[in-house]
Amino acid sequence: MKNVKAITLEAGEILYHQGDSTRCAYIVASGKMVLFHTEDGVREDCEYRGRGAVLGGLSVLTQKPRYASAQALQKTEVLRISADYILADFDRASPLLRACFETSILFSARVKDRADRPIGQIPTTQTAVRGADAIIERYRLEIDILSGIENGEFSMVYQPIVTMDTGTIVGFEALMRWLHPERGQVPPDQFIPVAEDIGVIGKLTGVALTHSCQTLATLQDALLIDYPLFASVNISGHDIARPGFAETMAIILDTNDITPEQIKLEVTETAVIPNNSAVIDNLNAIKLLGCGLSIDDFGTGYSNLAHLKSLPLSTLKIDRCFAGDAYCNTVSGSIVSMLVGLGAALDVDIIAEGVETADDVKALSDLGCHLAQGYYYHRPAPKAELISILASQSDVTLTMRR
Ligand code: G
Ligand code: G
Ligand code: MN
Repeated sequence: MKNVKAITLEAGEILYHQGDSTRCAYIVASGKMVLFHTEDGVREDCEYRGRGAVLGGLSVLTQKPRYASAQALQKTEVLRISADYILADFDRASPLLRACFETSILFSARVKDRADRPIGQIPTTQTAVRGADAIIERYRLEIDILSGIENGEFSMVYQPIVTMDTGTIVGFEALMRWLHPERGQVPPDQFIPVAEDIGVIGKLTGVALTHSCQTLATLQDALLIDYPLFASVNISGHDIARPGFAETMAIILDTNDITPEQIKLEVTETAVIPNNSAVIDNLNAIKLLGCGLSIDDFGTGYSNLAHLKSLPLSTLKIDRCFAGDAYCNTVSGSIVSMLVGLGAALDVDIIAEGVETADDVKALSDLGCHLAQGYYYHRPAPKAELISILASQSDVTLTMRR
């Protein structure tokens, strides 16, 4: 069956009969129809439907036979729309909207069947709405994220970023962890998108920035390192698009006595597309403040090189899908080498992500990378462990002051 088909009816012509299939619905394009119901051979007209009205929608949604027939009262044109076409749209609707709709549809269909039911018997909704488990889980997750923020369940781990020749730690990427009392560890890929949807990502970004600044401050004080480490903090496109984000960040830096140069904001390519004035204002303010801007997973988005030129960039991070197989895949090798060249042209640092083996190190060094991050060097670690790692690298005695 075609998805859409035009049908012209003469006056008096019947479009479908009660009890017909459920494989399509119709929209009236012109003319006038009447819906009628036949019981014990007696016809009862129920409703007129003119241009723009839908016929047979209920039977498509409930997948039950039609309870009325439709007849043209004059020359009428209808467009027949296949059930698959309608249901595909329905599947794209938000889960809760779908659930509301399905429940109401099933309810109204049952009300129509009420006559068949013995008096006094209350039916149970016979089936859960489609995707009920996912819907329930999704809304539970929202509740848990909100209480998790209240209860301080979000924390940070830090993965060192090193120079490839000596392994010296020059900074670290801050990565968020969520330990929920019952769920256990929940990965960021699961909670970040939901936090974005419900508008609380700013609070999580606040946690990430505050913890990272405090960690930098502790390291500076405790290790008396004579070069400034940087913290690369992942932020969301929603942060960059929120008016006043840069100002809030400046306050967090100031409160913790951290110079802006020590913070790199790690964003994806799509997050910095200047599609509204807040993005542009924030990028300008970040540049003015002096924070670094690092593009995460570089090469996996839709890199707009013309736009890249205009950004106040300090770093490109080569995604691990290239860095991780550059030693054995000549295409990945070429991409890495191209990105190294691009880094030099833009005068920004290049960091190879996901370095796991000595083969990776050799290949990436040969291709001109100087900075790297990955399990080969260090896994993401809590603050205390990061301090020990740095302490073991440093000749300076560890004197904790904060
Ligand atoms: O640490 P892990 O590999 O599970 O991180 C998975 C993804 O989650 C990464 O792509 C990372 O960018 C993102 N992520 C981790 N921590 C944060 C955070 O604090 N804020 C945001 N916005 N994203 C994060
Ligand atoms: O997308 P983003 O770059 O923010 O993701 C960083 C994530 O990559 C971190 O959560 C970290 O756990 C993970 N990661 C760090 N080093 C390695 C590595 O060497 N191999 C793999 N597979 N993942 C890594
Ligand atoms: Mn990152």
